[in-house]
Amino acid sequence: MKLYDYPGVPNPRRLNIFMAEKGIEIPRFQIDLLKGEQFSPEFRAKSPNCDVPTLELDDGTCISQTNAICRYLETIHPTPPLFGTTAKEIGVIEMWNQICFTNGFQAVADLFRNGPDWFEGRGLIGPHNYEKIPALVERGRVRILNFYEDINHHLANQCYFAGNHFSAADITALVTVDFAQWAKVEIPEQHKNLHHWHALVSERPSVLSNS
Ligand SMILES: N[C@@H](CCC(=O)N[C@@H](CS)C(=O)NCC(=O)O)C(=O)O
Repeated sequence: MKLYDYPGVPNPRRLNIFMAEKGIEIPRFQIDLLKGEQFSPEFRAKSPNCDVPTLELDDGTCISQTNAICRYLETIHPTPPLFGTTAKEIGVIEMWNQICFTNGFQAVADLFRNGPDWFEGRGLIGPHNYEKIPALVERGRVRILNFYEDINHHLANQCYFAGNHFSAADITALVTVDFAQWAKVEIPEQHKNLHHWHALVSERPSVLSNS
């Protein structure tokens, strides 16, 4: 297998933490996003959405989209499980993973990509160009703060997003919080449960080695 990657950016970081939790090593090939290599015909043939991470299997099949790659790796390396083992765990983890991605990660991406400084004509990632919408910056900030309030409440009675075990949902949430810090949105002081969870997951070796 080969992994198409780019250091330090959020979605590849989600996958790299996931792989480190499982002890999976895959040779990495860097796609330089700053040089626009994601749009080259060669890479586009592997990753139709022109994004990283993208995994290429030994038979040439390519899988992009972080969650899809993680699900593939979970199937071939089930231990330790990060998407649950019982039907209930699998459902609850996927629910929180999607809530964290939709309400948290995408809100940060809106704030980050629609601001004045970068991404001219690239308000969304993918093969097509879209103009930025400046109003999404403020809406993104409000959505992040609402997300923080909601997950602070959720974490009142449990260590991790889906109960007592670290899971893929915690990885999505952690990368979201750290991405929001880049975008200068901090966890409000009063959200003690969220601060406690963030400190706990930030100490994991998989996270320290991908910080
Ligand atoms: N939905 C995709 C999003 C992947 C994504 O946003 N990747 C970014 C790096 S974090 C990227 O490749 N950006 C390319 C660009 O900005 O053109 C996933 O879940 O993997």
